[in-house]
Amino acid sequence: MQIKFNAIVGAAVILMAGSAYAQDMVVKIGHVGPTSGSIAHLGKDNENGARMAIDELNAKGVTIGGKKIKFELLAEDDAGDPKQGTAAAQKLADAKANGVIGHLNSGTTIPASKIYSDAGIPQISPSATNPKYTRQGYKTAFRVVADDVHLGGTLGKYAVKQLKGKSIAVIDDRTAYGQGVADEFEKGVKSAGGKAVGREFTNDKATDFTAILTSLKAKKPDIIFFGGMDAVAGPMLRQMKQLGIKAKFMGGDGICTGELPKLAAGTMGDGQVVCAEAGGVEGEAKKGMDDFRAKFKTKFNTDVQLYAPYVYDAVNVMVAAMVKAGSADPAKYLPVLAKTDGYKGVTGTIGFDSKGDIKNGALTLYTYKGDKREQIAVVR
Ligand code: ABU
Repeated sequence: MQIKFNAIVGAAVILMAGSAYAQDMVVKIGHVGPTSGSIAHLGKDNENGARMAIDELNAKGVTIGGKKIKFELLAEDDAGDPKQGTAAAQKLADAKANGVIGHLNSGTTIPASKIYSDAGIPQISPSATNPKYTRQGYKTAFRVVADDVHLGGTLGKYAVKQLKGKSIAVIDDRTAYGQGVADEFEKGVKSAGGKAVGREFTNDKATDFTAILTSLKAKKPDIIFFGGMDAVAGPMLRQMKQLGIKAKFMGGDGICTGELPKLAAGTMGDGQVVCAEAGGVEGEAKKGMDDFRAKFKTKFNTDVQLYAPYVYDAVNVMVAAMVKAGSADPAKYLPVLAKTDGYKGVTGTIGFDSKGDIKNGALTLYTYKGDKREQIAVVR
């Protein structure tokens, strides 16, 4: 008799739990990055940042407008390719994603932003730094990192003033990011009274740089700046060493990754590479970032490459706006998201200006010693 009673109670508990679960409202957060191709390590880093935020939100339990929410991550791969980027964006729009975090590359983020704008879906890029992204007039476009005007310009001035570069050469990969950041770097060099002695270009899939490096070698550069990603910068550093080019090597956030020393196969001299992440924290805020990195390592058994913490913050900023608006309906929470100000994330304080750019964005300058990235300074 007792056994029968227990079975009935057990079944009732299961049914009740099932019905509570069925009443949870599902909120779909899209994430897009290149999880295949030469910078898949960066795409996965970003995607893991989103996964970590979503898992924590689901574990904590979030209520929006009186409804318990189950967040679902819709993870898409754009391979860093503009066409695949717009296809992924259309897929997320068709799936009625409540919001999108991404894409990683400027070359995919910019064309995708039109699709999200047309569909009224808020988009926060955690890493696309080309200024055009937030200058198209789309009310749905936000970014939580500094842009290439800030990034390239600061590095250009740093090359002249701090590194005392007298003969600076520039290479870019002809992508929206690489060409843009290299142009801003050159402007920064000129504004600081320096001179670019040569400009060459390659592409984001190239592996042989002998011709352009040989041509630049003749100009005896003391600094070579590369606008592009680490997957190209690594082999370029190897070939610089083979050609006996001892110049310092600078780059933006695209090369400023944990993977660069491995990609350069041990050919980087200590202090030879100077790069900048388009964000950063200083003082007391450092603890939040350090704790995030430790939690990330425990969860995924790998170190943060570059922008995972920014993705994590982007998800949380978006969800905070939904909670405040009492709705995950994009039309309702978008105006609240746009007014985000003073949000304390692991990457620092986040607020958006009228274009959707982060207010008072920071940059962190790094160099490498051995295979470790070492911070030089946080600048604003
Ligand atoms: N910001 C560097 C990597 C992403 C991009 O802007 O293309």
